[in-house]
Amino acid sequence: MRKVLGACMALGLALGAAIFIGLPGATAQGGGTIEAEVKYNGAPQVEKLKVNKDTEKCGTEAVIEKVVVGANKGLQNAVVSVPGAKGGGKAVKGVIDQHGCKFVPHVVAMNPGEIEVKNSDDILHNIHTYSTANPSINKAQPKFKKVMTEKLEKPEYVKVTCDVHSWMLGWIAVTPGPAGVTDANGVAKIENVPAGKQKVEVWHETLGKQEKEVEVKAGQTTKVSFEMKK
Ligand SMILES: [Cu+2]
Repeated sequence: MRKVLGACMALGLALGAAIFIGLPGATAQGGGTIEAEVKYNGAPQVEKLKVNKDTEKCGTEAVIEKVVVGANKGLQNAVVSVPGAKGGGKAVKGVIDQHGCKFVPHVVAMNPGEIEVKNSDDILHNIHTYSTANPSINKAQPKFKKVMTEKLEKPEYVKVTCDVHSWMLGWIAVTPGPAGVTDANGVAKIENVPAGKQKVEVWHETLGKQEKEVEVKAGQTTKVSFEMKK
């Protein structure tokens, strides 16, 4: 009898542990998902420049993605964030690479903290940020320095350039809450947003900012759409 009881208890403990372990990921603290669709009715703006420096790595033409519009007028490279949901979702760490004399990705979203700046080109780059809330960064990144870790502690949309290659341009969105960047279809999905009324902010480097309020429901996807204007 004692043996059976023991086995039952062990089974009960194991089940309890499994349920407990299963909980956090499965319910995401009662959060929901926001799926934002960002559209732009205007023409795309992609500039091409002749390049004659470090051409073995940079090529002979630089493509500058100012306004990238895909199928169904979807606007790429827009940052969608939920600024009021601090601590919601997983902390997003910033990573940006200098590859082919371009910042990849062109726009990156991160939570305040560290950003990894990579140089995978094997030539000298320089990271130069333009910001007001954060101290600006202006550092050479020689080819042997494959990764530099920098800090951006305050929410802000930070412009980043390279003084070695004048056409290089990127953006780092430092957002207090969960965030994402729209894909080629103009869609960004943000998961684990706390349930309740939330303000959704959309920002684009040349088309500015818009915001809307949505009601996030636990375990559900709330869709919201934006149309950016010139
Ligand atoms: Cu460079």
